Amino acid sequence: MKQVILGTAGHIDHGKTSLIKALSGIDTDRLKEEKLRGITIELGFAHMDLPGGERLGIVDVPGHERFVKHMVAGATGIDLVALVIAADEGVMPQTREHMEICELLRVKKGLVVLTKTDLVDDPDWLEMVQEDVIDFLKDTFLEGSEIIRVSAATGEGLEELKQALAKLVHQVEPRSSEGPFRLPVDRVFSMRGFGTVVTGTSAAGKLHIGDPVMVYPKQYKTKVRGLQVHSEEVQEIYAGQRTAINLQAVERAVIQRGDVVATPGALVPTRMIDVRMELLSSSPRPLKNRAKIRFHTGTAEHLATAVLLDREELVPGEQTFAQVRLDQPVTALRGDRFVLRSYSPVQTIGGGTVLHPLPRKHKGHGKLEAAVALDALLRGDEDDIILWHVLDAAWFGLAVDELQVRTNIPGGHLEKALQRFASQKKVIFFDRENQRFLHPKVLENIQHSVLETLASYHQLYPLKTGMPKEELAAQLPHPLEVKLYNFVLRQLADQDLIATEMEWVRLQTHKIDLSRDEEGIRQKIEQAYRQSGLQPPFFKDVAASLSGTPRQHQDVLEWMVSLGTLTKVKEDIYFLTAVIQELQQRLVAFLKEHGEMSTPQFKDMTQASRKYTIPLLEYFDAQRITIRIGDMRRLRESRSG
Ligand SMILES: Nc1nc2c(ncn2[C@@H]2O[C@H](COP(=O)(O)OP(=O)(O)OP(=O)(O)O)[C@@H](O)[C@H]2O)c(=O)[nH]1
Ligand SMILES: [Mg+2]
Repeated sequence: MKQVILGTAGHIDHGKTSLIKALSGIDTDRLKEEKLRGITIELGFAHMDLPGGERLGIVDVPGHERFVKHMVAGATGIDLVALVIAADEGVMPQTREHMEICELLRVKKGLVVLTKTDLVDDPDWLEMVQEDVIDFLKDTFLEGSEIIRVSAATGEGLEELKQALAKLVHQVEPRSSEGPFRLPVDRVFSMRGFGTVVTGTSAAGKLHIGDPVMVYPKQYKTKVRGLQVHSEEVQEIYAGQRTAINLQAVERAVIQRGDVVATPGALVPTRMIDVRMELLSSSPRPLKNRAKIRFHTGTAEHLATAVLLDREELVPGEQTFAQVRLDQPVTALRGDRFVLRSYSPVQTIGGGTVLHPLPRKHKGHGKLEAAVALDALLRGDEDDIILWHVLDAAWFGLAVDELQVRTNIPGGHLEKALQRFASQKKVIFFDRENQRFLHPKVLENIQHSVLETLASYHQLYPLKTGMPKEELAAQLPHPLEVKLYNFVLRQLADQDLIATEMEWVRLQTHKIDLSRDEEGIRQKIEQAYRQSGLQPPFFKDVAASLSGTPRQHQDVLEWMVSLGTLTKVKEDIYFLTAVIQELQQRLVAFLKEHGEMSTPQFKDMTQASRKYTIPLLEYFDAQRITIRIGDMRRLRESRSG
């Protein structure tokens, strides 16, 4: 059955609550204080069946100017509005303000109820008021809507109103129940034997009894214990229904109006939102950059600062891009409408659309750039918006769920689009297991950084064969996730632009050319180690006899090690690799014949002092040639066979 929500709107005392009671039989003013003062304070809820059989959910709002914030919360999620205007008073301040709020929230359809007609005897007066109202509706979404004359006191016009509502209900487009569930909470109470119940109009998705949900922005995880639509128990609810959700094991005190109940992971609390913002032409003064404002989204109201991105002030009647910086975390999705009210005096001054719920902070020159970039989000189609966010994620890359939170496009659509983009190379998947991807421009940019970093490293250390992988990663302008880093290195290696070995990386073009001086140093070093065989000098002693600078000595030494000419056995102790290899052969032969070897036996074999034999034995252990058992060495298992 189609479910449509009607909201009231209009000036205080114009007869909204009486009208709803006359229509539905339900008195929505439940509070003692409301009865006492004869005004509505809190939102009221009712429902009625229309002549066509459809059920209409009703949200009755207060008209008092002090409770406009409740009205904004109530108007969130309504499909139709009944703008109630008392025939004896005509258009009044909150008639205007409520209309502006409905326009800002993009309520699409509705009608006008000219009520209390029994109080007007003069037909000319009635005509005049009606003319006024027609004038007032010009250029609004209610222009040309039906204006129905009603008296809640006598019942006159009620049937006509019901027929008109039934007609309108058919024109309401059903909401999509695709994607994650989301419901801005407008009421919380606890019921004996049930626990905590929240109510609201579900904005999107479906929800079933037993489903896990999360209460945002505090992120309490809980479960759906029971569901009601218009006081009837149901198993499942859909987008656009007036719903009461009984939550499992949550204290009433931890939830409040403004919170959002949603599918876990569907939202991310944020203190910054990039928006398209408009200032009403009725706003008394321009909105200054960094002005304090009241930001209403869903059923929440928060203090915030409006950072204008491309101007110092927003003139009434104009629009701009802005970053809303909130005093408290909220949740919002792309496309959500919001209302702005001035800090003091409190008054509705504007509103707009959420473009990016998780932006970075825009400052300085970045503000203008951000405004230009946001224009693409405002005008782009779904494909543009997806690719925009993939690019915006830059070196972090994205996964589908993160993209869903940013774009408010259901996961199924996203997955299809991403497959198409992947085959067109418009997105690059770098982590298949976690389905993470990035923009090809970003990949190019990372590759460029890697090549540049390597080039400057080679210039700085011309004799080093390559750059340690970790050092390369650390010197990139932004940190990279390990999987992405390895992906980039693999790609560059596949393109023959770099060569990688276990722990280091170099440009494919990097060759080591020794200068004449360095070649002289190299020869001297090699000679020194060749002559000394198994009893080499400390390198510092070799270096003392060399020409050139200590830095050159060290570079040439490291280069010889990386080439494999020399082998480092311990700090400052190097051997000619050929000497070590010859010794290793003798050692292995001995162990094969005798099974084990003691340290003195090794000393005999090498004819060297303990200064060398102990490091050498430890070196062969570390190389997994030998294994130490007590004071003896044996061949490692894998080698003995
Ligand atoms: N004679 C007459 N009185 C009406 C009619 N409708 C409402 N009233 C009276 O007008 C007063 C205000 O009516 P409400 O329905 O409370 O007005 P409201 O718009 O809900 O007021 P708020 O919610 O406080 O903004 C009450 O005393 C009603 O009895 C009507 O059609 N005819
Ligand atoms: Mg009322």
